[in-house]
Amino acid sequence: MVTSHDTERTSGRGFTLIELTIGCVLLVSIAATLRSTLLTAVESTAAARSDMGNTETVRAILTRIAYELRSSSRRGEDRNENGELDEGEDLNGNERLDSDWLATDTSIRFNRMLTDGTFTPPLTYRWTGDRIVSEHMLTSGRVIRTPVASGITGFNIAQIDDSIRIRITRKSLGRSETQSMVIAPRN
Ligand SMILES: [Ca+2]
Ligand SMILES: [Ca+2]
Repeated sequence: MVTSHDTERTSGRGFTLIELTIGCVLLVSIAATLRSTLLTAVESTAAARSDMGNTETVRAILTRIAYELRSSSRRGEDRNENGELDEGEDLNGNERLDSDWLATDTSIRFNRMLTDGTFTPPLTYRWTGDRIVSEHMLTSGRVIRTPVASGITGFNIAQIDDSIRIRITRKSLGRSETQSMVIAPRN
């Protein structure tokens, strides 16, 4: 015969298997929700950082090209603009006429004027594949090719009056960043 005293003892001896199972399911469910929330927060933070990184990268590329283009010259060493190397025009002594201005839709080539008034051999920025590369001719005539940026999905050069507009689009982790800059060459 079961007394009320026995019933109290039975319920106080611990959890039943069903209660334990429900508890475990609840715990697992709460843990899964927490994990999902944390993962979403981490992914959002990573995406935000990536966006900032991409924005800064595109700005850095534009700033670099703009810095060099501001000291460029359309005429270069060709003072009399006849397209030939005449006496007194080879200011940097490399036996070539450094007058290499050429802007296309996807590249720009120019000579920079240095502080001593001489011009550098041609410097080119070109969009090729998903990269922007620089091609820098040394005084010896050797050309050094250097990747400047990867992930480039757009590099557009446009001449607007006396200025050059450069527009760059770069994709990083599925997100695109486009920036442009209008630069006035030295002359
Ligand atoms: Ca000339
Ligand atoms: Ca020269």
